[in-house]
Amino acid sequence: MNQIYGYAKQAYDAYGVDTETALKKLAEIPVSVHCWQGDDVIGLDGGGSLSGGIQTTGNYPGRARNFEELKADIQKAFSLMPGKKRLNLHASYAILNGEKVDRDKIKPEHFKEWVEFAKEIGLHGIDFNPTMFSHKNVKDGLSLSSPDENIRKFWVEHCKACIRIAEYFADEFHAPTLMNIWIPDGYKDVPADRLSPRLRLKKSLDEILSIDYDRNKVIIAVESKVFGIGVESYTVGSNEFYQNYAAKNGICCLLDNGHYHPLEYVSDKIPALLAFYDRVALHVTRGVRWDSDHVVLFEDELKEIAKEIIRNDAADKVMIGLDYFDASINRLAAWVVGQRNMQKALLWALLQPNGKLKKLQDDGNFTELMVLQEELKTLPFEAVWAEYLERQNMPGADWYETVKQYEQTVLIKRK
Ligand code: RNT
Ligand code: ZN
Repeated sequence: MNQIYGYAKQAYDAYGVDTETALKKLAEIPVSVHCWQGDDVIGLDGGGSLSGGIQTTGNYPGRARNFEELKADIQKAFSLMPGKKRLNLHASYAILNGEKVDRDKIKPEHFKEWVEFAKEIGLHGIDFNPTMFSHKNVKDGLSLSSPDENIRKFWVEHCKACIRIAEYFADEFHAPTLMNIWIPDGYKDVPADRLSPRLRLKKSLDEILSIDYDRNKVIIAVESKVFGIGVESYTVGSNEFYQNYAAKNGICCLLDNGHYHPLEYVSDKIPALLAFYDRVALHVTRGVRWDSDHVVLFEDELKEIAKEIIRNDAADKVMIGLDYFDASINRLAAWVVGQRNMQKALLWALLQPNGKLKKLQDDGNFTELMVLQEELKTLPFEAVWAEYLERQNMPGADWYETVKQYEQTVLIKRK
């Protein structure tokens, strides 16, 4: 045990917090790391350029252009991320090896190489997402809510195929897989009919859920949104729509903290949903003025999200996933910064005397509550974080050196 950690341990102990327990718990909380930071959400199935109202901006050299490059980047970036990791894949990352297979026909075998890779690098599971953007069958910006029956059916079939693939991942890793449904559907300008698209989406979801699948293996979630670029006036899959759908059909809600009005907080929504749901899924991101998916920083709202998970004893109920994509900086650095910050925030939350704080609130002792919360902010957190990294066999603050070297030897050559 290094000296600085010993001192930090005492400092936290004075507030009734055991740093050893915190370190042990942190190492057990899985974080699902998205594959799409590595290639600017382009995918491997040749679906087409990024669409659906999301955008990756920037032109930093080194984007992964194929499966091999993406795997190499993931391996390198993940080697700098502490803690338990899962891989979050999109259907557009199917490995087709030249076969002509459209998204309604993809099968577990198209993800076999991903499973092998994930096992090889010691990941704890794979989560999955149907890809209903960047494809010719998103007609007039609509997928599952399309008035064109052929289009709507195509995407229903795609989602059903994705459930089978998610089941395969669950079997391979002996742990449940999250399958998250997000669609870009909406209108740029004032619609004439706000109900019918939602009824069509409802029908599509009913059809998808009608297949026989093991609900212990596949956790299906629906991800709502406020608006997208070019889809500013109306979003079919809104928050109210999905929350009601999920509640009535026993599925899960996924909260992406870039998908609400700027003064709505996901940290506050987590406990609201925990009152009703067994599970809540997250896309942790950082929106700057809009759903810009900037790299996750170690900021107040991130800490608040982590606190809601930890102090409600919900680490096994809240499925933490990351969702950001920045192409204007080194992509591996972006990946690592965001994942490390998620881990830091969880550690921060684990180092709060949560029982004590709750009691002060219940006793109406708001002065002491404020005093204590402020004192906690300046405890020697860094020393505990450094100790965690050491125990995880991870480089400390100098991790970026590894990325810089990789940039020089590998990324810069991708032209
Ligand atoms: C889009 C959603 C969605 C995507 C990823 C790629 O606004 O957040 O989750 O970012 O699935
Ligand atoms: Zn998201």
